[in-house]
Formats: sequence, structure tokens, C-alpha cells
Amino acid sequence: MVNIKKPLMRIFCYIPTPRIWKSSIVARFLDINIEIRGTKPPEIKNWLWDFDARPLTEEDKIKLADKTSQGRTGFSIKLYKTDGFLKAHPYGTIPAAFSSDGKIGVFESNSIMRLVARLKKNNNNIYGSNPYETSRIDSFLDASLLFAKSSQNYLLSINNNSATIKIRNEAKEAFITYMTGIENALKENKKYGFITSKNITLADICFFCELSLFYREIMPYEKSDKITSIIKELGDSEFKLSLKHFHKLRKHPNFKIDSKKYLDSIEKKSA
Ligand SMILES: N[C@@H](CCC(=O)N[C@@H](CS)C(=O)NCC(=O)O)C(=O)O
Repeated sequence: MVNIKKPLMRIFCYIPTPRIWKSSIVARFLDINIEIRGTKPPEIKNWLWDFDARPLTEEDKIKLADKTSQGRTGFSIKLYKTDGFLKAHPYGTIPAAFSSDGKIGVFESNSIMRLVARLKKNNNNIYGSNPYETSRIDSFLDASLLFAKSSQNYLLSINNNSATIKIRNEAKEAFITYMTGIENALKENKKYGFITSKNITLADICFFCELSLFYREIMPYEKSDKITSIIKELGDSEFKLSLKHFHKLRKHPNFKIDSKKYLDSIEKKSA
């Protein structure tokens, strides 16, 4: 829970993950209460994927055996997804957000983050203050998806020991493209130090979370020393402003709550 008011939405996912931070950081900025339901990544396969998500009992597993479906992205085993879950979430993925009555499903972490921002109607410029600013923020969120696709492919291959130089280099190309746009935007807006505006917006939050997600690739890949870290290879000078922005944001209290332990642990393991 982010605060004590009645939650305006629920998100089901494994935790921690920077994909969820997109929403929890926005919720903190806007003082919106969202409910996050889930468990550690290895345990999520033993949960019922539903609006009313919960750990499965042995009895559930027998009763729901014919309701399982093969996981596609990041899961090599069968998952227990209810019909209600699949109706609300046609791609069957997590993070999975629901309206507080469970009737409307919102998927894709960027869209879930946008929902949080839209729940606060007044005094809110975190998603831009006119249609042009909002759409420019959307442009950065859409651009991040192209990077996220290759990044996810690479990170999953690291997780299951199947990384290849080809997968790594595709991720490198996507990373360079994404970061070049961020770097150029920060250069243009140097006076304020944010990606699109005078203040933090969803573009900055999305950037922070996508880079946090990618950050785990700085840890050594034990299966092969030919797969080396992209971030380390490119060093600090290539995307100077972007990396400075990332390290500045991680110190902000609304970011730090989620990210400190996660990023510190990655850095410790990569030292
Ligand atoms: N681009 C999506 C990624 C969602 C995604 O790929 N989720 C995976 C876990 S990382 C999933 O739910 N897989 C379930 C399955 O394959 O059935 C986002 O940012 O929300």
C-alpha cells in the first residue's frame, strides 16, 4: 500500500520489479493509494493469477489443473490463470492492473503508470499540462517499448543461461537508440534537468525504471565471459547526462524507497 486511503486500483505482479515502480513512484508523487499484490519472482508461479490473486493451495492445484496455460514470456511452466484474469488481460501478462471493482484490466507497465497519473485530476503536471506536453511524454514511453523488447529478450536469456552474442548485440543497439534520444532531450532541456519539462514527468520515471531493469546486466554473466556488460562497455562518457539523471533520480525519496536495495545489490554483485 502506498497510503491509508482506499486503494483506487490493484496491481498483481511479482515483486520487486522496476516495472511496478513506474506506478508506485507516480502514486507517491500524487498521493494516490494503489494496492500491489504479489510475491517474490520464483513464487509467483504458485499463485492464482486473478483479480483476487492469492497463493494456491494443494487443493486448488488439483481442482484447477485443467485451467492452466503454458507461460510464454519468462515462464517455462504452466500458470494458473483464471478465466476472469484472461478476460481482463488478453495477453495474460503481469504486471496486471485492475480497477478497484476488478472489472477493467489494464496491462503494459507504461499504461498502468498512465492510469495512476490519470487518477489524480487536479494539480497534476506529472503527465504534462496540455495535450502537446502529454503527447510528447507518450512519445518517450512508446520509444521505451522498442528498447524494452530487446532488453527483456536479453535479460531473460541471461536468467535462463541462453544468452548469445547476437541477443546481446541486438540489446546494445536498442539501448544506444533509446539512450541517444534521452541524451539529446536532456541536452535540449539542460536548464531544467528533466526529459520533457520543468519538472519530473512520466518520461523521467519510465526512463529510470527501464534503466533499472536493464541495470542487472552489469553483473557478470557466469555461463560465458564473451557476453560482457553493455553498460560497462559503453562507459560513463557516451550518455553522460542520462547516467547523471539516473543517479540523481535514484537519490530522490520517491524513487529511493523502491530502488535502493535493488540497485545497491546489483552494484555489490558486479563489483
Ligand atoms: N512490456 C510488458 C512486459 C510484460 C511481460 O512480458 N510479463 C511477463 C513476465 S516478465 C509475463 O507476464 N509472462 C506471463 C506468460 O508468459 O504467460 C510490461 O512492461 O508490462
